[in-house]
Amino acid sequence: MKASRRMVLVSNRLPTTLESGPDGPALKPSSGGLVTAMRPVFQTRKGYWVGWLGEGRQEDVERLLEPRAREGCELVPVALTPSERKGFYTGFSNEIVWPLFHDLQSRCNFDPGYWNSYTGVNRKFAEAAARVASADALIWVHDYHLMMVGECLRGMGVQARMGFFLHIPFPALDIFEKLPWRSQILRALFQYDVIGLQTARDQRNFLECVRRLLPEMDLERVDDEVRARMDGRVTVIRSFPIGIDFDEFAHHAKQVEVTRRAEEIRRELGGRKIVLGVDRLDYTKGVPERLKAFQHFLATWRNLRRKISLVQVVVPSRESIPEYHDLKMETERLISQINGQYGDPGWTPVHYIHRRVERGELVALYRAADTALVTPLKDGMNLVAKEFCAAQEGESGALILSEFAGAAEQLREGSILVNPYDMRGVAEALHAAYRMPRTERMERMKKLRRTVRQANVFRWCEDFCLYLEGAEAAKLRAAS
Ligand code: ADQ
Repeated sequence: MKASRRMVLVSNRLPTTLESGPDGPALKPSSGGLVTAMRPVFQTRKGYWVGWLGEGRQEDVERLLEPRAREGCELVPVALTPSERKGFYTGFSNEIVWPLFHDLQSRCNFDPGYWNSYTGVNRKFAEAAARVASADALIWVHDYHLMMVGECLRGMGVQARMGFFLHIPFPALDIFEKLPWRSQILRALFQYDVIGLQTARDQRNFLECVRRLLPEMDLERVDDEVRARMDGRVTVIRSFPIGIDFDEFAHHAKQVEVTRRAEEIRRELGGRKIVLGVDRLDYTKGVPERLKAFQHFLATWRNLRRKISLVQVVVPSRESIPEYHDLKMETERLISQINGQYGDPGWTPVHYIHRRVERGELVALYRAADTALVTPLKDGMNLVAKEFCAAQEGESGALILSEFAGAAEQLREGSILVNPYDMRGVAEALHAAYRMPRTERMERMKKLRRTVRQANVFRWCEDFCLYLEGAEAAKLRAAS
């Protein structure tokens, strides 16, 4: 890629969030999969990152961002009023699109007032991007919060190449059809030159919706990409499964302090087998369902009680939404029920950590764990599954993975796939992982690590950028 073409990345959140601390406002790392994935990418290229920084005064924002502007990637904050945040973020994005695209339509609140706020805020993001984008810039818009940004940019006369990547699943036609603004959104997406989805499943669903809702679109499949033509514009639709910075995780996992901390965790848990869950506290991640499966496991295999503990780490998320508060209550109720029912003075069945943990501690937990239990009800990809594999320095951990996580498409071979709604099935998978001979676990983990290493986040970014740069770059790649 030509170094001169600056990237303008647009996402709901910037990689840092303004928070008030004991010494006044400070920048803290933002949480979530998108930021985790994009942070290493932006350390290697120049450009602008447009997004929301959190609530704060303009002078604090400018003072705190100024030193970063000198580091190559300039952060461009978009200021939002509380009512915009409510309608656009809490409302349209997280009470409509998020549950619907995860097949949980009964959780949707199709409040008609949210739409104006969504389009208005998308326009604000587009204006901020247009201010910094040169004519040959590459504009890369991320995720479901900002589906209309491309259309707004074209409306402002921006001709630069533009791509959109959806980090969450794209639902099947019979679910997408329920969205009252389905045609506006689908049509707007075709203002981008590239539409990137996580998996082949999402690409299939997306195309089915296009065939049904935009029948005038001319679709042509060329290998794994589909070219869509309408009104003289060609848009490429392709899956780009997101990865992680494998080397960074693997390297971190080998550090003496991490090794020591992993041993300490094992000791603290009495040398028992450790099953690990790590999630943003979100109803799509299937935490209560997982706890019930663990409860079922303890009820079924009485002889394994005291020999195993579940460590469930959750990072607080979207706490302003009542449903997320209810989920926290439900999770804590189930944990205390299990611990009350089965625990004794020398054994706690479920250890619960409800906070963001530092990278070193997270990697130590991944290393200490014998089994990762990654059971989302539906997930675009799921980076935790990949991070666990990358941190398996001894290559002997087992991965139990939901078949509804995007990651299951790549990690089928090597993991134990489960239906997260099937409590008995998940309990049986836990039992199978417990009993699995070390040689088999190592063989499986070797395969998993190979896949995660190859399909890493830099490869993902490079692939997407080749398409974003245009047909020529994509052709060059195909020929190489
Ligand atoms: P998320 O829904 O946020 O991402 P995920 O892919 O699992 O989900 O990423 C979560 C990230 O947060 C991981 O990097 C994990 O390490 C980190 N994390 C979780 N709990 C933590 C804790 N307690 N402390 C510190 N860190 C924690 C969205 C989509 C996913 C998609 C990603 C990237 O929903 O499907 O994989 O974007 O595209």
